[in-house]
Amino acid sequence: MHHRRRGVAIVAAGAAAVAAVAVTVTVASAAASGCRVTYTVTNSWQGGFGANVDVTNLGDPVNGWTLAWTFPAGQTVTQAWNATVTSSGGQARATDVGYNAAIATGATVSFGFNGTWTGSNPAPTSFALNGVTCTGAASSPTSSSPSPSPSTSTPPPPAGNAKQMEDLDRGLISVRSGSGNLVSWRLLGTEALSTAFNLYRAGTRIATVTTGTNYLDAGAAADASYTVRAVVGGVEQAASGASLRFTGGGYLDVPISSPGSGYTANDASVGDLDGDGQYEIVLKWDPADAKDNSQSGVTGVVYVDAYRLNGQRLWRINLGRNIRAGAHYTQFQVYDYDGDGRAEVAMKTADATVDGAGRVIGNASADYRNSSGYVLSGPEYLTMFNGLTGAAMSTVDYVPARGTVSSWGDSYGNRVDRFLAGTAYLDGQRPSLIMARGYYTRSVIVAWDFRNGTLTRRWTFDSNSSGNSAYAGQGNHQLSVADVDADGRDEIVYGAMAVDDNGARLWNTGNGHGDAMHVGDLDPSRPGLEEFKVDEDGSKPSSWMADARTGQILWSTPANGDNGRGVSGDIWAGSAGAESWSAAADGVRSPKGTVVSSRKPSSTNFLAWWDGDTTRELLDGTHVDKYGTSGDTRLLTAANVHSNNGTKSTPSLSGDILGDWREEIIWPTSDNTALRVYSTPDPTSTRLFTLMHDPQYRCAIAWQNTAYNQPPHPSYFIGSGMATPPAPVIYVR
Ligand SMILES: [Ca+2]
Ligand SMILES: [Ca+2]
Ligand SMILES: [Ca+2]
Ligand SMILES: [Ca+2]
Repeated sequence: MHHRRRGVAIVAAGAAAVAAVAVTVTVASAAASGCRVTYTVTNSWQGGFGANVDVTNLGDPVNGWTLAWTFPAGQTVTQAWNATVTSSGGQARATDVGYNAAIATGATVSFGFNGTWTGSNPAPTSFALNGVTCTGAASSPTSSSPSPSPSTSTPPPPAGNAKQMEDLDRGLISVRSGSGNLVSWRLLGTEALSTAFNLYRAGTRIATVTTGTNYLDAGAAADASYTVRAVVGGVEQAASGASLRFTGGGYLDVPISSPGSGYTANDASVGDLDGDGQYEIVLKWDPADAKDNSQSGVTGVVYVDAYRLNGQRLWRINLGRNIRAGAHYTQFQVYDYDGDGRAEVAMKTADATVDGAGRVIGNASADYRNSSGYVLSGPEYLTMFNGLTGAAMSTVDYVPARGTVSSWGDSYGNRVDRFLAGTAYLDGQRPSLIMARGYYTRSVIVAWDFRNGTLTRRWTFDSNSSGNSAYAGQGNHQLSVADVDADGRDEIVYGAMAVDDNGARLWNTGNGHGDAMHVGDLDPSRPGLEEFKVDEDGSKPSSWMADARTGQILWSTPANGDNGRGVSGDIWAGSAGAESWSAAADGVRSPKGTVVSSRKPSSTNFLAWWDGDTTRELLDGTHVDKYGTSGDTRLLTAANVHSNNGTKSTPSLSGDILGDWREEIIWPTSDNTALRVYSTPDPTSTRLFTLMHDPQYRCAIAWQNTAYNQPPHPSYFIGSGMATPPAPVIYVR
């Protein structure tokens, strides 16, 4: 027998990390014979594993089949689907379940199972179909396999300090603007800021654009089609793909399919799941009975879908009965963690989660819900999913384990299940996954790398660790990721505290928990980044601004109860730098803390760069407004859409997703049959690199869906009187 081993992950015996295993072992031979078997370990956890088996019939048609094999280490099958599987003493037999009894010549049937192992979990090396040993065929066994092969090699980053970013296409869009079209596109972070662009309508050049990366094609037909070509050194480069027409005029509908009645499209994220340079959308669905952690009751199942912009659904993950529905449970991250040019999707999973390829993680029949609907027992996992197929590639035990429920602050299951997530460049070049638990009391932040098909733990910050006790109870309902000390590696700003890129404590204001925070260059007149945050503790300042490098408080507003809302951003050209305001403090403040306008904006929620100037607009509910000292001006009222997350009134996602640097806003339609993407109809003479090539901004898009969503901020100041933006130091995959 010739055995081809693909992607065999070596299991390192870490202190608590149980290794993720995504092993595909293909049994094949050049000799033509009756059958071929592809055996894939789809996930692995402490003492257990899941596997998928594809059986291809290379001989005469069969009607009724049994597949037999030997487990080299005596593994035991505990549960199977699409076959009846028995095992004893390492000898295993799978038989068809009727509907899949017939296998035509050349056809493949698949079944799966969960099993247990001790010591090691080597794959079987030989299978027999109806008593005939499967010796495979000369054809590639993986090319005909419906199961995805996990990416098994992670390319190293180039020398230097450039950060890995997405190899995005031009993002060319056409949005109806009056009686013409606003055509806009991305300036990539790898291009010169001075790049000229030739714009074509139906193959005819209509403009050369050197300011902005947009053009108002006055009087053009709504269905006009455009392409754009960069001009470099006087030489026209290749044409972009055809413009994506916003067929709704100001919006583009991405059709979505509800998993069931009562479901509401909730938060979304974007990533290039298939590696073609265009974003796909990953969407979380909430059942009608989703609950805040403080509320008891059984909830429906949470689903996570992936869609191309044309509405093609790539996959659906069913998180299963052991993941509760609510804003604090499922924080999903979409990012290309292994640098293969395609984004993965990571989230917390449990027994009975079904991946996008239909495979069960852990025990399909386990039910850990208590009589109040809480899930306070049973294993908890972290899974990295293939973004293109939704298949689980690596599953590990979630860190930290819940331990004693009451040790997190209450015994009924509220504070133990407070999760946050993010993505950060901890090594200076490549992204790591951040998964966190707890902020009211104990706070644990864990960094994971996904390389060579396997999740491995980089570091763990735990407020219970020696010297960290003051860091308990400092976290917010969200986090931010930024290189606050300008050493090229990201820190995690966790509410009132920050953790260094290596997992060590960095600083702590001691001001405690809060509901909103902003980290960016809020005061361009002083070096580095700042944080603006509001506090819940009525004995603490209601709001404050701090140096994000040191945590030094620059100014604060007096204690005034629970300050639930606060925003900082340059919304008004009448005062330099960001304006900061909040629910429980008076007025609008300058970066120095001085009240510069007594009139607060009509909302204290989200921000979006929407019109043609560089000050930012107010985003709240389903509308966009421009701040004015005597009143706000409505710029957009979105049609037949809903905002998300109850009183938080946030969009599914807002960020620079298409076109030029202005920010798109995605809301679900009122009937949840589409995600409606809005983009500005206003031209601008300002040219900026696509914000998605700014690493801090891109990471912010990844964490935006976390718990109480907050708007993204780039690493540099965008606003009135801004300096020429720096070119990002990046490489693309
Ligand atoms: Ca894509
Ligand atoms: Ca990837
Ligand atoms: Ca840093
Ligand atoms: Ca944009």
